[in-house]
Amino acid sequence: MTTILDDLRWRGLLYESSDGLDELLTRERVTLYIGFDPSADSLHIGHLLPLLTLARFQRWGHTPIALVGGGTGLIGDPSGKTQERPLLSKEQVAANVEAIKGQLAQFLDFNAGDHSALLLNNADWLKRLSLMDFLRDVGKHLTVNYMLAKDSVRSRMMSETGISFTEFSYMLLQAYDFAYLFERYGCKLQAGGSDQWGNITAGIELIRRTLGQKAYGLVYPLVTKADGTKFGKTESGTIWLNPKRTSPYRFYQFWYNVDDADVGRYLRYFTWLSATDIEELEHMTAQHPEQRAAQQRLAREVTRMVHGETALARAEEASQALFGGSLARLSAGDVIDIFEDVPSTTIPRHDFEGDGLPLIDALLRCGIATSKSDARRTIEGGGIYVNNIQCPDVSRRLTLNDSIDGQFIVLRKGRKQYHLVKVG
Ligand code: 545
Repeated sequence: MTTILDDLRWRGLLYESSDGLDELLTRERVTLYIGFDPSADSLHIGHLLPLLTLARFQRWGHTPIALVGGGTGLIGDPSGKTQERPLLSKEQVAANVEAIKGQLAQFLDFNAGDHSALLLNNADWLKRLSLMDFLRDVGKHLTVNYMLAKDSVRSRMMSETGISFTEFSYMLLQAYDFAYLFERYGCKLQAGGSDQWGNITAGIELIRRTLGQKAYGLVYPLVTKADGTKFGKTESGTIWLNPKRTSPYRFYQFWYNVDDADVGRYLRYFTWLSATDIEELEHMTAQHPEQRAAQQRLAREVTRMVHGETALARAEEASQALFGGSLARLSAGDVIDIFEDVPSTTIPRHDFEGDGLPLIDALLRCGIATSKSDARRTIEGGGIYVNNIQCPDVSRRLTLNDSIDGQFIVLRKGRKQYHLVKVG
């Protein structure tokens, strides 16, 4: 591999790029940027690609700028959207800017000497730009004809609801950003997902017209799934990077459950693993799909990258819980996450006080046993587990000491029939 483009190419991450970009990257180290509008208070796994793109460029010696759109977020990008979006309040945008900044920073190296990363907010210059200056210095250089030809606008011209002047103007703000960063930071390259190509080329055009210079663009494909459903969503919703929104356990599970047909591609997209390692894992998927070696490696790599080593260890431990692993270090929150789909019964707290509740009664009340004698037989046969610990003692009583954070007791019959007792 001679430039980062070769790296991106074998990963399948090069969807479209400006002519001459290969030569540019062979010749020099560049400054590049990707923008993130603060339309939510957390990034989700779809944003790992742009974050990793910046990080990959940095590892190749280039200087990345993560741009948070404190200004553009007040307007709303129509790219890839079939409908006009409601405006977010200024307070909401300001709060989202702060939340997202931290997540962006996590992936970049700010102590890399001459190629240290930068984190900028376009509110710093867009809010200063007067309407007169904007119309004279930006609007004058691109024709409405040119703007109407962009996919983002064209598709909305045909739609019922149309497109407001506000969203129509968005591409000019992004174009202005690129020109601004080109002039102040020598930023010659803007990257993004394929939905951003129209906005990126508008910037390249503005730079050509106003500065007479050449700028470049590069976009990666939007992430797809082999079965045609949307990437990054589960029945329980979006997979967020914020651990308060999506626990590291769920995050880990998402990657672990990726289809065999997608796992090789995702290893290329979302990890730092070498071609040899990935090909080896793909080979294992072909030979022994049931072992899920590639999925496990993917889940490990991405969970470690986003949540760190300790959270990864806990997520792996939690993942073992449904397979009989120890529950000793789990919190009530973990239990809710892991045993969400397991049947449950609420038993009042006072039943566990004093001498506690006979295990036999608990089994009956939960419907795990059909009669007292059935319960006794199953316990004696070693078929009952309390918090995944085998309990062959018919006189066993459950007390609050058995509960996890005073809230749950996990009963199990046989290898995998789980039941969650909620302490009411
Ligand atoms: C703003 C000003 C600029 C340059 C770019 C922008 C943002 C850009 C845009 N990008 C998307 C985005 O999503 C919300 C993220 C935070 C919750 O709208 N106009 O801001 C996505 N982007 C990353 C990729 C993307 C894109 O952040 O480019 O393609 C997703 O993969 O949709 O000067």
